[in-house]
Amino acid sequence: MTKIVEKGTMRVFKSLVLLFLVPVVRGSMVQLKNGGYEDIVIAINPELPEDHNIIRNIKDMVKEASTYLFNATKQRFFFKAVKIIIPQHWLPKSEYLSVKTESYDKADVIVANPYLKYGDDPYTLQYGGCGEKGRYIHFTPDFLLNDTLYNIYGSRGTKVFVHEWAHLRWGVFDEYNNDAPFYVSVNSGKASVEATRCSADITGKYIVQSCTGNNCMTRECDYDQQTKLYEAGCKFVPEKTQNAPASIMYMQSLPSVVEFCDQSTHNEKATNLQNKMCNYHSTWEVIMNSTDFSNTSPINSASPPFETSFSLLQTKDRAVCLVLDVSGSMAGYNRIKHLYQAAEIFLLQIIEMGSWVGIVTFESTAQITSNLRQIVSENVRQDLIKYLPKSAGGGTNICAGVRKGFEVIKQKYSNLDGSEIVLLTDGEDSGMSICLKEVEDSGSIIHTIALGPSAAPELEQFSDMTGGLKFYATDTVDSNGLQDAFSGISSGSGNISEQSIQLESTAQSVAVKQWMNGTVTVDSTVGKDTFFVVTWDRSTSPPDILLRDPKGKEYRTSNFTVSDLNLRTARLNIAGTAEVGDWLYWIQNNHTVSQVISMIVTSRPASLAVPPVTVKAHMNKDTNNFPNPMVIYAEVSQGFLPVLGATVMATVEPQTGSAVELRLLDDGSGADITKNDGIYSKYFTTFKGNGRYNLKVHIQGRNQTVRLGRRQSRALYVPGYIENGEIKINAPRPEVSDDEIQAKLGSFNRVATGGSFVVKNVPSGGIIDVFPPCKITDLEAQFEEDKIHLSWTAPGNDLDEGQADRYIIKMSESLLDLRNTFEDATSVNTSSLIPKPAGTKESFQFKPENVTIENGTIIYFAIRAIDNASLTSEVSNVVQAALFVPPKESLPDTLPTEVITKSVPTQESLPDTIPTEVITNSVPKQGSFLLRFLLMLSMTVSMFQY
Ligand SMILES: [Ca+2]
Ligand SMILES: [Ca+2]
Repeated sequence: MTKIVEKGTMRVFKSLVLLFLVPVVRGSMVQLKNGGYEDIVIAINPELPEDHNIIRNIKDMVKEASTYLFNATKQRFFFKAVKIIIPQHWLPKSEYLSVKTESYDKADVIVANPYLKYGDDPYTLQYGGCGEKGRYIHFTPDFLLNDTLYNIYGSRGTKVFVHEWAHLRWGVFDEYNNDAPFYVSVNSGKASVEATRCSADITGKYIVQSCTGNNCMTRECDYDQQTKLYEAGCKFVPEKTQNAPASIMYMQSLPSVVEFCDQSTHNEKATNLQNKMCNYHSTWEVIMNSTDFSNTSPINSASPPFETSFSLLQTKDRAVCLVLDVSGSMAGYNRIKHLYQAAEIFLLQIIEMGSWVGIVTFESTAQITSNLRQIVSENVRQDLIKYLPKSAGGGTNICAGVRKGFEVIKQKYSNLDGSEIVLLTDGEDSGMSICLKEVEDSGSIIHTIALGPSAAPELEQFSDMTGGLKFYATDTVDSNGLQDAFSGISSGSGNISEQSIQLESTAQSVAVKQWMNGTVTVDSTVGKDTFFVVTWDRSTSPPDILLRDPKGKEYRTSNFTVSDLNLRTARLNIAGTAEVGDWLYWIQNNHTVSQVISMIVTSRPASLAVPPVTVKAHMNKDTNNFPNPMVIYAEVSQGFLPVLGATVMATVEPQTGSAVELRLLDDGSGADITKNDGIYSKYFTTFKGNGRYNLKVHIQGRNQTVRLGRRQSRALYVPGYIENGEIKINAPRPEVSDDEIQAKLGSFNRVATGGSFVVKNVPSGGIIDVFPPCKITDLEAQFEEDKIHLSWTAPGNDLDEGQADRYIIKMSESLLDLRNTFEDATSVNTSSLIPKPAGTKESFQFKPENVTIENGTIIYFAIRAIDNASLTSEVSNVVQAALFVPPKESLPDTLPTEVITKSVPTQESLPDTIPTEVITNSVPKQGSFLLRFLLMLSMTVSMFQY
């Protein structure tokens, strides 16, 4: 028996280790050397007014955190060196250095205002699996400046920063859960309702508060008649003074908390995301499995060996040089013409006003075709496109091109720090390696665009070394690859109000006299500087275009501009702000043969006051070894709020073979770890061979369905403390009403490129089935009469695609037995259960046999799916069914009540009434069940509701 347990544990950890081997390198450039984290980038949003207290408090926070982190990780890690990015409009100081390859978009920590006064909860944007790095930590300026928030989150440095850093760096999750705050536990045969927490040793009381104006009453919580858990609004209020040292991922603000929960203090029964995501392992076990941990050893010292050092970097004007390949191969496949069309879009529509741009072309040698010019007017843009190349010939010398690009940047700046090179090539160049070091040390960011199947395989190294973007475009005309690549190169400064946003990019082959019709929605968050661009690939005269705005105003071919330099693009710039609503277009191919016609629409934010809806798309890694699956993510947001209910379609285009279309979902099943967080996800497994792939997403939001949501992975908003027997409740968290949120968002269209990735080791010839069904992560249980009702989302044959063959369901009185030795647990007869297609809701009812059900009985369930190749999914989340009769004596009128006033903070923005927080344990109707048994669900958390 013991042996089997060990084997099970090994298996679980093997899969954890596999995750850790996956490099998620996008963005962060943090390095770990001898336990010290270096090159951490903290960026101040360019919208924020100059305030040096922000810088001072960031420094204090990180210095303090360094010591706390050092102790919490048992003398292993500390913060050694931090770079702070200062907005361009803050007054220059001699101590400020130039930004090099760092940028706001790639920062580990950002300081920015919340949108819609949403509140000051620090959080980490985290949507990978257990052990995967997060995207960034967001602090509001209020959080950094307002000391009264200490009571709520604990001190910034010693507590909050380390909590968020653990999310970001080691991919651990919260150990509290606002959506499933309670669960049933049985100790020595006695059942009780417990707060979701780690460790379970943290003591406190269950308190509900109601307020009229500033007068608030508190009393102990009653049980909810239906759920048999504590009533809605009930909070676990901890004792301020206590002995429990863990955990930082639960309530970091408690003075006694100095550790992460480890194997001995971990509470695997708590209904939290850490348990669900990390297979009921403790946060410290996950940290111990990280490469950070295996690459370091404990430091023999009582405090960090170095105090944190800081460098201040200031952003400057954007300077970009296009470095374009005009070698002989660029003459094939119409590449040079496509390059012209795409680069023209960049110069006329994408590059931000005030930026500096130069143009270099290269073949065996490199030439400057345009010196660095500042975009101060439409005339400069029109002037620049004259210098785009129109003919091709000669060899390929990439290093010569890049060096010439550096020369152009130096026309304005004494060094290359923070400048950008857009390097496009279709060719191989064995000499690329000679300038690798030069590029790495340059301080310039290199964005690369690989065109066609023969582009140098080393090209991406330039991007990787310098933090640049990576794009790949095929020669397939109807994929708009090159236009999308150039459209994706907007500034990384965080200055979103200046940026170009792509609303549409679509193309199709249109037969003679046939039509290409469509609709593009212009929403209220964009509309300035709007361009409708029609391109075609054969005729030298435009097709017949009719475009109708939402008010019925019509634009025809004659309203579009066709430049003498480029006879295959017609462009319409809408004066002022484009009408909000649906723009309809009809385009007829009037050429003598069929040709590919495309429609590309770009715009800019309508006003400084309202952030636009934006999309960021990417894969979970840049390089993949078959047969590992990949995950596609699209993050749809407005300001910092997630946009829910959008239709998100991803197109993955391989180097050879046809593109694959996938719908990404935000439903909390399969690859999507959290429902309704605005992160839409899907596994990608249909590999069509080795080489480069490119990712593009189309997003459509429709009035009726789309709305804003709230962020996850926040530091716990502490409800209050019990100090010397006295209950001190904090002011409730400021909430935004759903009405306010929903009123702001109408229909919209977006297109975003997710850049390129490389796949290796795909066998040639037919591929046998290597992908099992994905792990089921949303198993729920309901008690109906004397039966158990289980429900979950169906996985597929290959992860979340297709259809599984059968299910295995097991039950046990031990949660960890199901995790460790699933096969040995009692089987549930599933012979009547036939899996539905992936993504469908499954429902299964059965009567548990040989189980005596009495008060305090807890049964756990878990499920696995098997495909027709006998490949088995991982064990699902473990769900708890508990029978619990609440004690009779807990009637509210027998309890002392007391009147207190809010202790913190007296903000005018706070609502007068406390928010109604609904416990959403989705517990079934109890029906006529006489004993009022409670069915308590362990992991039926709706992670997004309140
Ligand atoms: Ca999601
Ligand atoms: Ca399969």
